Amino acid sequence: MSGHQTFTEHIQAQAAETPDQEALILLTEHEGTLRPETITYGQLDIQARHLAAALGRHVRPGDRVLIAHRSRALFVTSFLACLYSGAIAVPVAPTGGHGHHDERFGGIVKEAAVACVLTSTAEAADVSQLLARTGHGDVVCLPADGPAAVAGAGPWEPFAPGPDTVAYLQYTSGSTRDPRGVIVTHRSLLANQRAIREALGTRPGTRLGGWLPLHHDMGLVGQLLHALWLGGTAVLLTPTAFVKRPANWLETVSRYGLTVSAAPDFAYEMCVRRVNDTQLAGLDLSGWETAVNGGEPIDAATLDAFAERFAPAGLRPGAMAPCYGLAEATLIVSGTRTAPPGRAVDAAALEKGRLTDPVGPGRTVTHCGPPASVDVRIVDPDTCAEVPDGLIGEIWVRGESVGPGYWARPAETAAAFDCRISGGGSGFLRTGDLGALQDGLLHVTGRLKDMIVIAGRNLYPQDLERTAQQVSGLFGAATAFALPGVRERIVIIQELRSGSRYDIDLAGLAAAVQERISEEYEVRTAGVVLVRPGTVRRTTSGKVERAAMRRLFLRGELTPLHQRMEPEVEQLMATG
Ligand code: 1ZZ
Repeated sequence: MSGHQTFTEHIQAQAAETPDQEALILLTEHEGTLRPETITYGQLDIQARHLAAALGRHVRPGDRVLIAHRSRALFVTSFLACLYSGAIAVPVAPTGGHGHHDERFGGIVKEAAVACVLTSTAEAADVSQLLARTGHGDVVCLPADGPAAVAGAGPWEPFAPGPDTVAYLQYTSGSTRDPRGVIVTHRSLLANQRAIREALGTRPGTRLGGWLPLHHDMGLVGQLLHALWLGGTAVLLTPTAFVKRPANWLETVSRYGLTVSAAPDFAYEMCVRRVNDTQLAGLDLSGWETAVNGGEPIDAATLDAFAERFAPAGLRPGAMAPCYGLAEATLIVSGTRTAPPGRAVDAAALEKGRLTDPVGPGRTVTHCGPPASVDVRIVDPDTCAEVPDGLIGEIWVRGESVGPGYWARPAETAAAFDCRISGGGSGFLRTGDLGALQDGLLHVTGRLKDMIVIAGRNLYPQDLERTAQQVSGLFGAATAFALPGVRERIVIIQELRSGSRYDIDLAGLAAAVQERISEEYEVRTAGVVLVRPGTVRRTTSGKVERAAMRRLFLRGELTPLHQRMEPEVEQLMATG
């Protein structure tokens, strides 16, 4: 497990040592059951070599290759084929469906100057059309299961990367129009694999798996690559199989004896609500050592509710493991392998930026363990000075897990990845997240950046604003933000254009905004507020001031022409 300088060497050595060992068990829904398909290390290795040979006819080492697959087997072979041929893999969500997906796909092809897209025979026509539609008809589209890729492409020329060779680009950052690819080198990937092991106590016998999508950092680094790095088996079901029937996930943990499985908080909450007593009775969760909870704010109440609901299935007390991380640090930044007891802190002091025992009304917070082999500091975002223990500031991170920056974006890279603490060290990553260290434990308390996280998915206000504006020709500027709280709720403030009449069907327009957002992004908008022209505040440089708009909204200081609001949002406004 150690000694190799690159993931490529590591996986090739694993395949040579244990070719018959199962690398993947892929579960596919079939007539109400989950059917397993097994792939060994030896099979993965040979398929990756064939595909690397085919790829070598179209791209050179260092070229970017987009991986867009519905098939998980093809995703894994394509990812390895990129490593084997020295091409830089760019995993993205499978294509098709919503307009913003296609736009994002086109945006990434352009931003990363992609030379080739690896797809499947079944999806090749759609992908080629999509490439043509987005103005990238010259990009090669290669089916990873096509005859040339499966065998007979000629000899594979092995590529020997070094530790600082780029392994892949992780596009979880940035809006549709401004995609930012985090560069992950072999060095940062291996450092993060070791960090996961140290934080969570994983070992060669660990049985890992789950339903997380493979193009997202948590599914790729934490679920798939960590299992392969340990030389174990990744047991994978699809996100759809989970959402359709959450019991599928827990039954997989139970049936395959998974010892580690990860998901964002919403998934645990969903299991509490949607796994019924009959399903519960069939589960044995006694082997589940580490139920990783990360990727979005962690609700102490979810940890308790999940532990209580699944204790009869043998779930160990404290199995839940809160973790924090981000793509810019490859994946994990901090984690703990047992659920800490929720801690009550003073709500008023928390708002002022301090973690203290309650004197007035309390709020329960949960920490995400100590830093996982990285240097974490809490820094005042305005002065860049480090703040003392127990005070809230921006989370800054430094260490081998943090790669060199964003692909082809020197300005954004310098601003985020090369930050200096006033009177202290340099080379820190600014995470844009807020938190405090206390007794060496990281508490994530909020977010400075505008990004919205819902069900573990990162949404960018700019995208939601643009979609809202497109609903009607009467619409001008818009602003979107999340309301604070564990479950983030989206609010959209939409201006009417100057000169508009207000005696129109405003309720219909607000409903149309909610509907369009739900169609495009599969999320619910908790509030749509239609306002007069000029209401949306901007900085002198023309940037929408989302935090200021959120404050005005929560204080009830906007004068709406019409608003469509969920009761819980009205409640939040009433309390302040
Ligand atoms: P992404 C063996 N955020 O979400 C399995 N965590 O990256 C090991 N906010 O770049 C798995 N509280 O998409 C280890 N706890 O978004 C998994 O998400 C470790 O705003 C967790 O900046 C890795 C999550 C990776 C991820 C990052 C953003 C962050 C932050 C938010 C993530 C959070 C959290 C609150 C947490």
